[in-house]
Amino acid sequence: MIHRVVACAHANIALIKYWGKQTALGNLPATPSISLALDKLYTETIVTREEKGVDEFFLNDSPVEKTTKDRLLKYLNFWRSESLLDGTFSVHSSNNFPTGAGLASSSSGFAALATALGKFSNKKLNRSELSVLARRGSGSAARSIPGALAAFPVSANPSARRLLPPEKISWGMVIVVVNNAEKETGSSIGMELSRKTSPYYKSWIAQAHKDYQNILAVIKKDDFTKVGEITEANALAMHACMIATRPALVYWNGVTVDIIRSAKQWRENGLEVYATIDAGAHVALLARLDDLNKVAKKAKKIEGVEKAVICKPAGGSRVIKWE
Ligand code: 2P0
Repeated sequence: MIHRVVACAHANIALIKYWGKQTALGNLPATPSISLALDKLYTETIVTREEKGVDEFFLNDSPVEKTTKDRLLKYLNFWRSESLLDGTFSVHSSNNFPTGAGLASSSSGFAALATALGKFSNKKLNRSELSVLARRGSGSAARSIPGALAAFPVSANPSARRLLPPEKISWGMVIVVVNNAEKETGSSIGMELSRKTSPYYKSWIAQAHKDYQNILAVIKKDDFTKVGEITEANALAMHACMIATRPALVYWNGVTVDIIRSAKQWRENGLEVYATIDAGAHVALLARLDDLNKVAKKAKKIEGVEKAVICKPAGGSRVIKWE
């Protein structure tokens, strides 16, 4: 019997965003999404079988707060209710990047956890099944199972699939971390608020479907300019929907706007870089691999920027060891 499993998954940042659910049950997305897994942002999770009769959860060595604990407990109960798992466990997770500030921590967190639990399971789970199970924890986590460039369609029970392996992707991202980014309304609550109250929600969903089809076509042609243009426009359309939500979901701060404006200026001066922003104030800048150093250097000079992390494409989730 397996006693302990260590698994790892990389966070992903979406080029085409997931914002909106068909139904909250099972995290069925209302928008199809495309993402890039990033080598410098990852979660490592150690799951140990315990005889205590209760599950325990730790994040970066501290017990998790109640909301996270309830969510994780529900997640393990789901695995047990599907007869995929039995027994009780302690889960120790560590992120090498800030948690809960719009930096994709739930994508790598639930992907690493699902990968570890999969190793404990009596059932042999393939990558697609694992992606579905990761999605039950957090929608974006489905995409960190295949990693690299992943597509996550809208369907009755979707999983994410890999479009290209990391070595075939000629671009990466600079994650621009801004000072004092506050923890904002979480994605699950935010998406539901947008669905219920944003006058632009329907238009956003329709646009996301178009952007998804269009980006698939230009990825095939390896047309970086078009990939970048669709990526930036898609993120801004999502934020328009968020900002129009009542009460408004304004995830940006002044520095976010400065970075978006700078990217436009750099582009006009010949450095091809495109901005994308999640449910937080930080910005991810998409650029060709050869340009990442230059982009990071420039980004660090913007006032209010804490750091700029150069990220290359990463692979999928994996079990590192077990005993
Ligand atoms: C994305 N986000 O595609 C978008 C962009 C946030 C903005 O996926 O409710 O934390 O757990 O399924 O996965 C964040 O969504 O939400 C997200 P749940 P999740 O990356």
